[in-house]
Amino acid sequence: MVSWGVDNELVEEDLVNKSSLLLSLNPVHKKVPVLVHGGKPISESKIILEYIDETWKQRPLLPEDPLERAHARFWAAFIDDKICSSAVDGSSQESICYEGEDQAKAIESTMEALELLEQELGGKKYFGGDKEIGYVDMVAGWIAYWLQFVEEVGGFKAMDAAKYPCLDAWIQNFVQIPSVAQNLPSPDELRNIFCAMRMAMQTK
Ligand SMILES: N[C@@H](CCC(=O)N[C@@H](CS)C(=O)NCC(=O)O)C(=O)O
Repeated sequence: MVSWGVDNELVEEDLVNKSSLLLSLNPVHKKVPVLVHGGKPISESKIILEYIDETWKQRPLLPEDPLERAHARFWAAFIDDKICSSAVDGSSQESICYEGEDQAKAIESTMEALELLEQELGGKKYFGGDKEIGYVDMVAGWIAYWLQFVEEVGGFKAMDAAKYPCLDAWIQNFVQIPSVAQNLPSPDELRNIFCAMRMAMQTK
């Protein structure tokens, strides 16, 4: 497969029965994604994106200016900590895969985070400007597609198009980008993964 002008091979992982390959590539967190380049593994999404940015310079993901880079890293960390992790990370008592009071607290904090993102995005087409997607959009991509299936499986709604119109417009733009649209997992695949994660968290 060629993405962003770079040859690559996608190896899918069964997260319920993790392969010995994954365990050997990411023995610390035992999670996907892992990028293997030149036989060496690199783990953690944001670190992988930064590695890609620094290695294949033909299509920068982060801005050149140090202040703008810091700003992009700030929002990527914010999205990861406040939205992606609290939604699916079973180690967080606020996981929105839980029920009752824990779930209500997590939905509230997710919505507060979405409101802050709405303000950060403002009228821009993408987080880094109007031209093309970059680092922050890629980290936020989880909100554009995956979140709706976490909501469906968890039986709640946090992403409200009427409350967050700029984010909603960003989602519509993001999922239509051909390289994004062609690589999205199927809805059923995600439903199955989140159902399995929810069950695993509830029996912990
Ligand atoms: N902080 C990590 C989180 C990665 C992560 O949560 N991966 C999930 C799939 S989206 C996973 O491998 N889950 C398996 C598990 O938690 O055992 C990153 O950004 O790469």
